[in-house]
Amino acid sequence: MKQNKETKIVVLGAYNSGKTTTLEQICNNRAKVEYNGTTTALDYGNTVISGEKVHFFGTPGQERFRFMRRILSEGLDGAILVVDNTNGITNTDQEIIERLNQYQVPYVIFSNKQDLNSDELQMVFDAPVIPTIAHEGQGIMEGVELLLKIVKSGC
Ligand SMILES: Nc1nc2c(ncn2[C@@H]2O[C@H](COP(=O)(O)OP(=O)(O)O)[C@@H](O)[C@H]2O)c(=O)[nH]1
Ligand SMILES: [Mg+2]
Repeated sequence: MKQNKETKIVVLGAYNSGKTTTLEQICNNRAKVEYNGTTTALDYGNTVISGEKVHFFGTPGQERFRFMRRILSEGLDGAILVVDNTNGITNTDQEIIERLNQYQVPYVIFSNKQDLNSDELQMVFDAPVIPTIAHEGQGIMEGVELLLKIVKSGC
């Protein structure tokens, strides 16, 4: 049982699957950087869920595997794999799943863009699949709460 600890969650998935949109829905407190007078929101944010602080890290574009290796080495508690349901599971998603299994990271799969395609994901997973419509916030917090429950139960 994990207690009195801030939780680190990473949001993974293929380009354009809805990672940033998902993060925006979850986090009321996102990091911003100022560069040449332009303010940009980073794919990082945190929020408090059931009195506990939870940090969410997105994966910027092509950097995802290097980024993933680094955060895995620094320790993370769980992951959300955002899949674009109009594409189904891509090779990228497959590689991410293998990596998560290898490192025994608890994760849930967001089967996103249900408004465009509500077919069930055709694959066998060890992880729960949550149908989401990220830009409408549908399914997002339910999925996050389920992940946190899995993280805390340690299974
Ligand atoms: N129709 C639809 N569009 C979505 C959904 N979630 C995200 N999008 C759109 O998909 C595009 C890519 O989303 P984004 O969050 O930037 O993807 P990322 O590359 O994984 O960070 C954006 O235009 C979003 O508005 C969804 O559930 N349904
Ligand atoms: Mg993004």
